Amino acid sequence: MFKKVLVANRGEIACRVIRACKEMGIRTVAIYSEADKEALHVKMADEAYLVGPAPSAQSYLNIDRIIEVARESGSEAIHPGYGFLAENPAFIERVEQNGIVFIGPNSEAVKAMGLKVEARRIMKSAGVPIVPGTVDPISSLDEAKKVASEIGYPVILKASAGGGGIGMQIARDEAELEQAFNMCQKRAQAYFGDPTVYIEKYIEKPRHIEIQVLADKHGNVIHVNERECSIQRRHQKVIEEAPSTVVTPELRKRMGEAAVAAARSINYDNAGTVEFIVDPNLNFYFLEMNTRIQVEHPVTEMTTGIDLVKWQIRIAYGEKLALRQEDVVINGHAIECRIYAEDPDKNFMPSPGKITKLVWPQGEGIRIDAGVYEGWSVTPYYDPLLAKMIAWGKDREEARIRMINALRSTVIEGIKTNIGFHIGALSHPLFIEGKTYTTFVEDMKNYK
Ligand code: MV4
Repeated sequence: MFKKVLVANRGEIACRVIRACKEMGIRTVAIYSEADKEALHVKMADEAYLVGPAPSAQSYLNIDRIIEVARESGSEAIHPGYGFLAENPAFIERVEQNGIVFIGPNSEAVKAMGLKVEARRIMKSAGVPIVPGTVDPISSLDEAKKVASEIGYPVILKASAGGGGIGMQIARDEAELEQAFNMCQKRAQAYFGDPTVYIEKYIEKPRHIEIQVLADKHGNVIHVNERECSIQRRHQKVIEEAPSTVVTPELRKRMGEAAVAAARSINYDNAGTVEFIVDPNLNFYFLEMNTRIQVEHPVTEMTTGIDLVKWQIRIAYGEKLALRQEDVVINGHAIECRIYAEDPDKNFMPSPGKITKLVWPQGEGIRIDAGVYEGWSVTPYYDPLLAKMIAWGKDREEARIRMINALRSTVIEGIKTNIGFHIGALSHPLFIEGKTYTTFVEDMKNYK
């Protein structure tokens, strides 16, 4: 096994990866920016290196410096976490050119899934269902009109270089299409430097359900069930759970097989996630593939007993997947709440500051993946995710009650958080009934 791994990230995910390494007897190397000198991941790692000033572009995205630290420290592999450089094919290539192992997929697979219209074409050829629409970029308004009238309104325009919801535009009729097309193209250029857009049929009241996959470098691919991630605000997930209340064993098998086919079609290796959009009639369609470990991976771990981060490391080292599909068994239910430093009274804007008091909950089935500690100051430079609280129960109701109790007994002072939102959401009849659509946050406000 690797003797030393560099963790090219910060916050809770860096801490999570360091924990996996420690459990495997691997020495850990942290990197940090000037704003993160006292951060938890720096304290947890065996060694830590300054990589640059606070802005990510000069620190956590500073490829030259990160490679230099890996070489200087004698790290044999780099775990990128999520975000930052995790899905950057140029970074993966640089890592490999320096004789270092990237703990993640091969760069070709990442490249293939980075352009969303290209990903749709690949999935269509692989027999994975995609939302009706184009597998070629749309280059003019006339073409957009033609395609939209063929698939029927409403339609959604998306940036090919985008993903995660940024720049998307809905058009409910031909009159709305012109503005939507221009806006989408403009945003695609502004945000991603690539004006390429494509069109899909707009699915009303969808759920976002994703399948976790694990693939080794020897051709073995399995899926590790679904996560329901429909509860989001501004395209940012806030509550996730596994299993989904609407996925039957038969649907799980079909979605799982589609996800495995998706991974196989691009020679995927390591942990990955195939995102599907699921309509109210439970038709499912490929949306995107995330070629990284995801924030919400703990709900899969808690319901299967499979440590996904340890498998990432073993797979990168070249080990064969010792798990067969029939070894993946669901045990109980898990719910994750993302605890953000956000001010609910200011439209959930980030709320940095010093954490003057911090008491995490305890109890059967409760897991906290935190990136902060009492006395530390949350800075405005990075994602405001403080921690993830995960509750496991023998069934959904037990997990829900445990989560509400855990949220209620958490003490965070000095900064504002979204804990109150979570308590409201988990206590809401729509959540209790499992009516978790992507419109949940709105539905909750409009209830009765
Ligand atoms: C969609 C959709 C409806 N139909 N695609 C948002 C996140 C990204 N991964 C995919 N997203 C969506 N894709 C089709 N064909 C609805 C969403 C969606 C959404 C879209 C616009 C504004 C807010 C949204 C909130 C949740 C989901």
